[in-house]
Order: sequence, then C-alpha cells, then structure tokens
Amino acid sequence: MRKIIIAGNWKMNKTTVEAIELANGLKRDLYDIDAIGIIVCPPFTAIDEVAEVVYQTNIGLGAQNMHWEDAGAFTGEVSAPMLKELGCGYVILGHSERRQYFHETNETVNKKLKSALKHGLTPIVCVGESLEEREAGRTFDVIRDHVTNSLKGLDKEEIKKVIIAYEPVWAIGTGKTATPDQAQEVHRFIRDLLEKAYTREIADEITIQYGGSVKPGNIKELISQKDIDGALVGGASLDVKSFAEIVKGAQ
Ligand code: G2H
Repeated sequence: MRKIIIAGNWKMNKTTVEAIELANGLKRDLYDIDAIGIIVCPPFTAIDEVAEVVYQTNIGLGAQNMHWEDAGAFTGEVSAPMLKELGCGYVILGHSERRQYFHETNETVNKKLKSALKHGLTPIVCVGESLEEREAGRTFDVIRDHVTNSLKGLDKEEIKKVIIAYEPVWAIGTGKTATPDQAQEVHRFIRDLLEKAYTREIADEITIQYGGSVKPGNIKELISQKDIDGALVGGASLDVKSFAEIVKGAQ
C-alpha cells in the first residue's frame, strides 16, 4: 500500500512571522493524523524557524528548489547540504514555475535530483503539460519526456525514494482542476512508464501526487482515483483551515 502524502508548496509567500503562525496552526490541527504523510515547503527564509515548529512532529519539512552543486560561486542559490542542515527531508524539483520562469530543464532537474538523493533528501519531482501542449494532443509525449529525462539514470533503489507530482500547468493557480478522470489517466500513464523502465512492483510503490488547484472541495474525488496518491497544494496550503481540511479529506 502506497502512503498518501499531502505537501504544501507555499511558493513565494509568508514572511518568517507568518510562516511560524501557519506552521503552529497546522501542528495544532493535524497532530493526530498518522495515516497520511504531511509536508510543508516554506520559502528558504522561513525554513529554519518552521523547522523548529515542526521538529519531532508528524509534519515533514521541504524546500522548493535547490542547486545541484554542494557549494561554490552560484550567487543566490542554496544546496542540498544546506537544506539538510536546517532539517529538511524533502525538496520540490522541476516545478512548472521553475521550468517556465527560471528556465529549468529536464537536464538541470536531473542533476538536482541526483544531488538530493546523494544527500538523503526525498525529491518531489514535478511533471506536467501546458494548455497549448494538451490542446495539441501532446500531453503524453510531454509527460514521457519529463518522466524519462528528469528521472534519468536512477537505479532501482534510488527511484523508490522519489515522489512524482503530476501538475498540469493549465490547472495551476487558475482555479481549473483536471477532472479526476483526466488526472487518473496521466497518473496511470506515469506508472506504466515506471513499470517499463523498472518493474511492476517498483512502479506500484512510487507515490504520484496530483497538483493544480487542489482544494478541500475536490480532494476526496481526486484521492479516490486508483493511481493518485496525494497532492501538492499551492494556494490552499497557505491557510491553516483549508490545508488541514485537505489533509483530513485525503484520509
Ligand atoms: C501547483 C500547485 C502547487 P495551486 O503549482 O504546486 O499550486 O494549488 O495553487 O494550483
């Protein structure tokens, strides 16, 4: 049985003070949830303080990006060892906003992925097609390209440590959600790609989250799909009540 994991991607939101308040609220409202994995991914500036709040609780801590080198002349970047030292267990890689606005490619995502694994961070690797690509009938080609090339070169033990997030770009922050059937179809496709590259058993073990306008009102239907194993939540993770409702709704 795959564990359901709900992760909050706070994006470029929350000052440190606001982040502490949100984390404290989640800790209070979600302390008794153990069947579901809960992760929060604050901005870099608030990771240290949020780490203190969630230390030794059922809430895991992640970052939203990292560089692939451990250290060096890369102004403005942070590395896996830095994140580990702050208490991060997870890192989001290849989010569509990074791909779209910061020119991330499958190649850079792959380098980051290998560094994350080397340093014991669990990567949440995002894949997903744009509206243009979907309308041109290229959804499965794009997903195949993202999955194959972003996850390239991992052995059987390494791939099992990866979380994949399917995020159709047209559903991100737009209020449009892929229908549960549309999402399930792509999740199944991703699992089949993993089966071809590895084995059925391995494919069945990997958590594939859905992301894109997940809300308290649509989580149950999404999670009821066979191959949807959780959610990567943006906007609705910025408020204690809505994120707690999503987590509880996924039970
Ligand atoms: C997709 C998602 C979180 P939102 O980016 O990664 O954001 O839930 O706001 O669509």
